[in-house]
Amino acid sequence: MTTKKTNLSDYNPDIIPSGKDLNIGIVVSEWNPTITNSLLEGAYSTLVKHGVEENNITVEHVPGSFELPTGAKLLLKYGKYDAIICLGCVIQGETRHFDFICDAVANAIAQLGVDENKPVIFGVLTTNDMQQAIDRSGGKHGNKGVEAAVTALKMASLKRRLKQSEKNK
Ligand code: DLZ
Repeated sequence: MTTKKTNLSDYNPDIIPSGKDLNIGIVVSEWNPTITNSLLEGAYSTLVKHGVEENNITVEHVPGSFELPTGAKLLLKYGKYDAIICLGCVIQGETRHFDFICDAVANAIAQLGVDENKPVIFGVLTTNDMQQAIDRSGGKHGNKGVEAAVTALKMASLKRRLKQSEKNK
């Protein structure tokens, strides 16, 4: 759980790499849509603010957070992306569904990025209740979508830089 002091939208814009010429895919879960739409708004506007052209941002929806890794994998298979951002919101219920979904999605997203040598970003809120989700999707604790977009820009830039220095050797 994010600590109370952390604001997910706080970052230093001066040290964020430019998103010019980057292609970014965003996969969004349809569960808890008011929350995931706010995450999408935060991620999308942050990418554009840092130079990603709107034509170079692809947004695809999947039924639930459980489908985010497969959605991301399909985007990587059929498109050319520098990074994929996965956005979802899983809210604790009365069954163990929460634990299964959170564990499966977190592990699969991490594994996909490692396997594909591509940044695949975990922009998924996992909260005890709806209020915590509201607070972290543009509320008092910022917006996890903004944090996910900043992470995508940093990781895509890291890959570009390392690739370029390899070429220059
Ligand atoms: C089934 C389910 C439940 C109970 N809760 C959530 C949730 O809080 N957030 C979310 O993104 N998805 C949820 N889902 C749907 C699963 O992610 C998935 O879409 C279904 O189990 C079908 O595979």
